[in-house]
Amino acid sequence: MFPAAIRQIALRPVLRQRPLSVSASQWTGQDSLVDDDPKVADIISREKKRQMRGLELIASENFASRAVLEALGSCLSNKYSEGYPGARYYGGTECVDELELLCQKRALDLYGLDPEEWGVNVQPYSGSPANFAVYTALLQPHDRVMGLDLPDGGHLTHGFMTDTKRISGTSIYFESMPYRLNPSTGLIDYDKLRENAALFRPKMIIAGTSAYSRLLDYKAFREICDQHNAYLLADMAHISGLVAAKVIPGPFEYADVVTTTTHKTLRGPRSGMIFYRKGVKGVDKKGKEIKYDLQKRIDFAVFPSLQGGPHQHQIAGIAVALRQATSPEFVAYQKQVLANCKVMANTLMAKGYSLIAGGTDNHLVLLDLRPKKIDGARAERVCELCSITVNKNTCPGDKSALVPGGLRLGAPALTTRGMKEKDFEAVVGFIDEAVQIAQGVKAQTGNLKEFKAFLLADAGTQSKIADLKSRVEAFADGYIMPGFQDR
Ligand code: DSN
Repeated sequence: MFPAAIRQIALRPVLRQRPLSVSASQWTGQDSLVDDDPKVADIISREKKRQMRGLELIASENFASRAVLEALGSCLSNKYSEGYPGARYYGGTECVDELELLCQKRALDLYGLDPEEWGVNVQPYSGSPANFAVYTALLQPHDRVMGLDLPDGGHLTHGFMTDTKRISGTSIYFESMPYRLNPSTGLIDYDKLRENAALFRPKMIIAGTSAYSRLLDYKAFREICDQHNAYLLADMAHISGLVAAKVIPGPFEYADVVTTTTHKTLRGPRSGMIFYRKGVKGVDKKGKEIKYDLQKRIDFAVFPSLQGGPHQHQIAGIAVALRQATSPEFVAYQKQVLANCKVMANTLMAKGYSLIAGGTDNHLVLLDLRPKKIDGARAERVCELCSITVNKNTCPGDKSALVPGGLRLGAPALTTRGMKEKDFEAVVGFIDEAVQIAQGVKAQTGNLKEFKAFLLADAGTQSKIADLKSRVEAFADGYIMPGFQDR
């Protein structure tokens, strides 16, 4: 917070030296969004209402603070600054140079990283570009990578391909072999990974997840990488807020490179970061120091290889979020995320639901609806009509991502709204009601298209949905909405 006197100066409008000369027909760009473009303003206003009146359970989403949103909507969006602080290809970068250096410093400080040993690139536009920049920096085309398979909770960018098609660019430009969960435990099968790595000899293993509710054994990943002289890339996008608050273990002790998005548990703007080791890596046989060469390669991959001008408004938003993440309130928030998620898991199981991996150690649960004879697509649609936002998700063994067996449920966004354990018990009650509606409709319909049409046409179902929706919205209305000044 600024002291009052400084605050006044900071908020004082820029003084005009002479009157503006504006002809009646001149475009000034001074109209508000609602005056300038009522159509877009209306869409944003409706989205704002949707976010406020519903229950947001998408595990990768969160509600950024007003300060982060202000940074995102600032004049920094106007500025080009290709290059890095002190070495740009554009003039006028003195402010954004300072900003980017501040952001880098805050990123290293937040994760307790010594700037002699770690560096960070804060320019990736988001998580997927961050991952692709790491591959571009450290791999040659057709080098081999291993990542957790998408249907088992991995991310597209970790090398996803189907039996017949290479889907992710990572599998198009590199050779990818997945590792998977042990189907009987729902946990990552490290033994199988070790066995397959011995055959595949990867150049890089990716330790990261998108829908996995347990902690990763980074030490095991490191050991397997060391057997093959492979890089260990940890993609901590989902858990970076939990790691920052030190409520779960982070990857920095073991990884060579760590990527993250900044808008999930970290609660910043949509963006990405890449942390890389630097300094001394070890000594060779003659006792001579070997240094990491990651910084140059990663910075070069981000710009100029893959990206153009960094989005300095995003970098400002990251910097704001990183400062917020050092506060005791942020640590308390992350502890509450874990507590709420545990309650969500336990309440679901008490109601007879199955969870992949049998529970949770982090911010999400993966609900396996297959034993309930319903699928994630149908359950997601009913939830959506009742103002509960979730995403359908594959469970191990699923073949279709469009009609998968599960739902992914995350605690970060509702915890940001101030919900506690008791509230999550109520939230699970609402989800259970929605699933029951879906089960009832499924029993009376055929394919997914018929199911969706029936939901909108059948009067009895409509009234059940309307009733649940109104109770959900009344419930959600009782909680704060960070980031929004008006409700
Ligand atoms: N698509 C994000 C998620 O929902 O997990 C990851 O990038």
